[in-house]
Amino acid sequence: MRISRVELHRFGLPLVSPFRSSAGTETVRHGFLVRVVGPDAEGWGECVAEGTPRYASEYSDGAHEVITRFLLPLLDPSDVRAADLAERFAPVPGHRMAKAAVEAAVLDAECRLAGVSLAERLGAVRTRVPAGVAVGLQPSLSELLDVVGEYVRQGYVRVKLKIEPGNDIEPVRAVREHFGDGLALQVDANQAYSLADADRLAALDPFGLQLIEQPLGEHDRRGHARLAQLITTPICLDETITSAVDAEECIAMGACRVVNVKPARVGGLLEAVRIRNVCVAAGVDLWCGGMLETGIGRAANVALAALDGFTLPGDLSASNRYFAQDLTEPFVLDEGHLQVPRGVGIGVEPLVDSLSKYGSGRTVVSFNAQ
Ligand code: NPG
Repeated sequence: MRISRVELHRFGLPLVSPFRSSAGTETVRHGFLVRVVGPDAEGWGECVAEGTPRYASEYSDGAHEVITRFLLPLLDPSDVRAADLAERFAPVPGHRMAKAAVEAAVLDAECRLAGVSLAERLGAVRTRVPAGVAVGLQPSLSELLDVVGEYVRQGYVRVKLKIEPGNDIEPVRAVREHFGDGLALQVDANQAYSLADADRLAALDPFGLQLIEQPLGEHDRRGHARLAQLITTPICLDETITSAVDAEECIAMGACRVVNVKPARVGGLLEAVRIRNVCVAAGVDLWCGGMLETGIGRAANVALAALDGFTLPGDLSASNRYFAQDLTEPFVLDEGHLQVPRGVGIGVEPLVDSLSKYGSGRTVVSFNAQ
């Protein structure tokens, strides 16, 4: 595909309620969209790096600079292919969220050019995906029960609670006792524990959790493998897994029994599919994580989660769980599921009104005609 310019559209979208995890509190989703424009097609992707480096080392302004200064100059604008991007971008180590955003936009454009949906291109087998919801740390147990109760009432098929040391056993107990054993429940620690907390984490075992996500530091693979011998709740890795090779190694060493894949964390949708292949081959449960995406990033995640091998509900919620107004037509909950967009490419586009209301600047990188 030929491309003539790439636009980066910054936005700041207020969240309907603050999202607090052990890594910090988010009240506005700051990010930017990438638009790849060529004579024959165009496509959109979302960069999900946060405003500040808290969940990961990447952050939005940094990713913006990496894309404009270092990644785009590596492209040959007369011949851009999503499948080649990982190799093209290899001279720049890391910066996976920045790379994923460009890849997503190129994939969208390629699919639009070919007249297929992203879901078809990735090999999806489902037309809708089960919707899970992530609940941030709450100020009190009664507020936690209210928030969870509202999501259960809306039909979410699984609930994930953020936990941190000292704010873990009681909230899990309260939710389990209030909503019963039928509620699919999991917890996410965002690396807040150490192996010395194994007893505390083992105290979660009786509550029948689907999994505990990323209890230890992202580099502590051996610690996770050791912890897996000390607790019965399955360990799921998130931050630790940045590639298919990581997934293979962590599974082989017993560091996880479940994988959360976020395309942005692993450098793009194509690497996410490779991780899916590793998990299928190993018989390991897999689900698609979320990073408070707008409709642009969500559409791509929903397409990915529609592949066979995504065995558990993802952090894929309706737009109104995050935003009063999304950047696209909203994703809505349909009997606890989100529909996989059927249109070509990611199947959605930013609404001009939303982008002008929440947009905060545009950068254009033009390529000379060849
Ligand atoms: O539904 O998009 C969602 C949020 C799911 O908890 C969620 N994401 O640690 O996985 C995480 C967390 C996150 C949010 C991470 C924003 C990074 C940025």
